[in-house]
This record gives sequence, structure tokens and C-alpha cells, in this order.
Amino acid sequence: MKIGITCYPSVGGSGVIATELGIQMARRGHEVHFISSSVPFRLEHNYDNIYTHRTEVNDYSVFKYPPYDITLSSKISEIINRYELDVIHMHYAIPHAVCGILARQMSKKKDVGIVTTLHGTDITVLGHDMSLVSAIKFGIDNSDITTSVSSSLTEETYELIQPESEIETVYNFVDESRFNTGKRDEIKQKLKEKLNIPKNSKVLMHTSNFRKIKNADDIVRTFYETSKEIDCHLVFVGDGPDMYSIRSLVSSLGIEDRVHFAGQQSDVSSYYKLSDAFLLLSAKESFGLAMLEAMYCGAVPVGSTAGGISEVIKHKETGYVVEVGDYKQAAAYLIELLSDDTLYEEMQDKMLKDVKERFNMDSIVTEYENLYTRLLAGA
Ligand code: GMT
Repeated sequence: MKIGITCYPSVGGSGVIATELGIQMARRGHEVHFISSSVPFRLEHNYDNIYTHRTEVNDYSVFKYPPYDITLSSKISEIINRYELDVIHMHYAIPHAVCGILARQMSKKKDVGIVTTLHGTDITVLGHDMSLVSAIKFGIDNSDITTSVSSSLTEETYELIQPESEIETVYNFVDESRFNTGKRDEIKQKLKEKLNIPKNSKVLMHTSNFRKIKNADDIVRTFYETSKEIDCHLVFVGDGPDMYSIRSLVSSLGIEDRVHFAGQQSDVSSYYKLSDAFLLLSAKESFGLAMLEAMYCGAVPVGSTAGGISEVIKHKETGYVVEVGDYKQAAAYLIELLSDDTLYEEMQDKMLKDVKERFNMDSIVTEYENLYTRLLAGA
């Protein structure tokens, strides 16, 4: 098959899934065309069967805002025509699904199929904005197939957007060759030395784009409570708008010596391996791909009940789930987990087995491949 993919190429779970899916499709012999504003960040190498096409958004003085959506639609239609694409896979309902629909209308090849994947913010945040709901609904209803990354997101989309068409849940996945427990002890020791974390201290970790919805202040509070009972350190990887207030909370609690800000890291898997536990206490979270990556690397998760987090964590079996905002309960669970080596090892074993079964890359890529085949067959 000839597949076009459009996503936000910068750091972020939706771009990661779009890119990994493209790489796997190419490995299976399909021809894959990424059409985006820059080369997706996970596409570090040259791959056989993968082509990248950049949309250049010019800033003409006649426009008040640069015309990203129109330029992208035009580019997608050009690529559909030039390479005779069979399917285009749009990540995000707006703007990308709408761009895909416009592109198909512009192109000569009207039988190109459109698959749209909803990732979260396009529904859970933008879906509350009445000025955007019609466009999101249009994007879903005019795609041939729409998927969402968790059952919770599927349900929320039905509730908020009330589309006419069906939404299929296809979970996110992790490439085990990138995220695994290999050399965990060795990497842990090296990073502890680098960050000046004592050998026997436990490590809690969080990575994200540090937007308000990530509730990173609850992570700091959880750590503070946990550290009253457990010798531990907290490591933040990434950067974002909330960083200033997080730093100020850390200093007001007087815990600067045990909270590490590592910034953006290209090798985030080493930080997952450094960690005993991964925290994701968001107010909204459709899935939590970074948490799943951390779990593949052996870090046991403590998540909130937001969105799809509790579909990824099986409470008290493969990690813990707490109500949004309940940092005291999160700390209580961490204290229970980190003070009992037997409990920790049992939970870690179960977690590794469970994520490899339920979020297995090959089976999920096959699910997407079957969707594309279904479209081609006109079913
Ligand atoms: O979490 C973010 O802010 C980034 C966002 C994105 O667009 O990349 O992530 C969303 O998509 C990921 C991949 O499907 C999910 O794992 C994240 O949970 C989801 N984020 C939210 O729902 C807030």
C-alpha cells in the first residue's frame, strides 16, 4: 500500500505514534510518505520505503495568520496525486483530518481513503470550545475510519462531539527495541553518579510537556510526602510552560537538593531505567504514552483516574491509580511499594508481562494495517 501520514512532528505522543506506525508499515513493505511541517523527531535515520515531504508555511503580509491548514491541504493533495496514495492517516481531528478531507477534494484521486486518529487534546480540550466542535465533528464524520487511543477517549468523543460515525479504539503501543529493561542496573548506576543521587536512594520520575493539565505540582507534593518516609529523589525530564511555578514550589518546600530538572533529553529511555516509579497525575490524559514507555523500561506507575490512564494501569496489580488531586494517596501507595522489595518485584513482573501482552507493537500495527486493507477493499 501507499500510505500518507500527517502529524505534529515535534516532541509529543501523537507524533511518536504516527512516526512509529509509519516506520513499522515501511518495514512491512508499504510505501510511507510523511507530510508535515518538519521531519518527525523519531525519524532519526533514513529508512527504506519512507519519504518525507515538508510543508513550507509562508508568512505573507496580506494574511494576519500564516495559512498552515491551507498550505498543508494543498501539499497533501499534491502528494496524493504524485504518488497515487491509497490511504492518508491523519493524526488529530483538527486541523489534520479536516486538511485531509480538503486535500482529497482538491486531488484528482478521489478514492484515497482517510483514516483519522484522535489523540486527546483535540477532543478533551478543544471539544469544549463551541467554536471548534463543528469542525471536529466534520473531521470525524468525513473520515472513512476514525480511531481513538483509549476507550475513555472514544466515550468522551461520543459525548462531546456526537459524531454520526463510529469510532474504533486502537491502543497506543511501544517499540520494545527502543524501550526495554536491558542494562537497567548499569544505566541506573551511571545516571545516579551523574546526577549525584546516592546509590540506595529510590528515584521517582515524570516526563511531559509540563502543561497545566499535567498537574506537575501534584507530583512535587507526592514526592514531598513520600520523602518523609522513603529516601528518594525526583527527576523531571522535559520542559514547558509550568516549569517556573514547579521550580518555585520545589524551592518553597526546601527540596531543591533532591529534585532534578534534566530538561529535554534525546535518550529518555535511560531516565526511565533510572526510575523505580513513574508518576502521571494529570487532570486530562487520553492514554499516557510516556508512562507506557516507562513501564516497558521497568518503572512502576502511579497515575490518576484521568482519561485512559486506568486502562493502561491495572490498579494494585501493575501500578496504582488515585483520584485526580489526591497526592496524599499517591504518596501512601509509593511508600507501600518502595518499602517492600518483594511487593515491588512482584508488581514489576506482572506489569512487564501485562504491557507486553496488551500494548504489543506487532498486534497493534496489524490492527491499523487491517483498517487500511478494509478501506482499500471498499468495505
Ligand atoms: O500529552 C500531551 O500534551 C501531548 C499529546 C500529543 O498530542 O502528543 O499527547 C496525547 O496523545 C498521546 C498519544 O496518543 C497520548 O498518550 C497522551 O495521553 C495525549 N495527551 C493528552 O490527552 C493530554
